[in-house]
Amino acid sequence: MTTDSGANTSDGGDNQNSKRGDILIVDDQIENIQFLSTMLMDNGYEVRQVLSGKQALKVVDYDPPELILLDIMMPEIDGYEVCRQLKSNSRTCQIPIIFLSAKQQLSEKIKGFKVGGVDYITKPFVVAEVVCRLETHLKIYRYQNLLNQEIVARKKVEQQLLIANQKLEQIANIDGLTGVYNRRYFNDLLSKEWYRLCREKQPLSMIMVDIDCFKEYNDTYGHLQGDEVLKAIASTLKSSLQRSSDFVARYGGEEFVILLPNTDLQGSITICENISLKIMELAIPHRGSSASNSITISMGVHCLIPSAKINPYTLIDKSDDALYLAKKEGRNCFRY
Ligand code: GH3
Ligand code: MG
Ligand code: MG
Ligand code: MG
Repeated sequence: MTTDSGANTSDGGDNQNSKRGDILIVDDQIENIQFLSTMLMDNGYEVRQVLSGKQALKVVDYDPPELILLDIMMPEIDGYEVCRQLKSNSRTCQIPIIFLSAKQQLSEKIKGFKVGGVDYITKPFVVAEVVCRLETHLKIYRYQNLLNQEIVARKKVEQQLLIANQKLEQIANIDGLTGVYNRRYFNDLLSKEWYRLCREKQPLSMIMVDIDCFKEYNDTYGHLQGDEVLKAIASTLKSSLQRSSDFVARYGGEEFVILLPNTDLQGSITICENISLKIMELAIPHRGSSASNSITISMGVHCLIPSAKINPYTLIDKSDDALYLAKKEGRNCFRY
């Protein structure tokens, strides 16, 4: 081993006492280790040393250094194998490994790079060159680390933005009191489903739901109690739907609308019967109702096959007409 003719590779001055890098030297020759350690420590590095590949694997896994200077010819596990193992471990694969070896042949150097070394220095070496190469690889390693941290931070921000967007979307589409979709979202979905079913020539059904004598309910039990009824009705309607494409929205004060894509009139009638039964089972007392002594609803049903010649709002008008009929004919029933 030779040192460069007295050239001072240390920073000198203000950097001398600060840590320039955490280096692990792996070499089975104690004198090599001692010489390198002294040189690197003189240059401000923090140095750890091990005398075998086996020890190296253990130390690196337990407390990864920033860079490894690795001898090749060692008993038991040689430097190539140490490098291979470190590169296949996700905890240690990023650590730059510089081979320091007496093997001079090109084929050995190529092998060193192929197993994952970032550099290959032959012995005897010049200390200044080792320090320069080491410094360069440390810089690249630290820069890569910074980039990785930035990528992780950016991904975190993106994730937070996604969640915030989802929350905003929910606020924009969901009715705050009942948790079902609001009228704005309903209008969007109606036109989407309308044009889809136009192409497929499949039926689209709608059920307009209105709570009976609800003004009277508020007057009797109070507005807050009325809100609880709205929530209970909304969740009953929701739980009465079978398909994931069926959906319920709050259309106005105490009115809900149910959209049933690919459902014919008979299917909608079955759903109305099912809803009526569930509302009856809720058995919410309503002593001021003219229709029953508990909360009831009236429903208007309409089914059509969407076409480009008619407006989607026709479906709303027709269901509303049917609802009007149900109200006129005594409430607590559905008409179509
Ligand atoms: P009908 O059987 O003909 O539908 O009679 P109704 O009393 O239900 O209908 P009306 O349109 O006269 O009254 C609707 C009531 O719904 C009046 C209004 O205060 C109440 N309402 C609307 N939105 C809410 C709400 O968010 N909470 C509560 N508690 N009540 C509401
Ligand atoms: Mg050796
Ligand atoms: Mg109403
Ligand atoms: Mg009403």
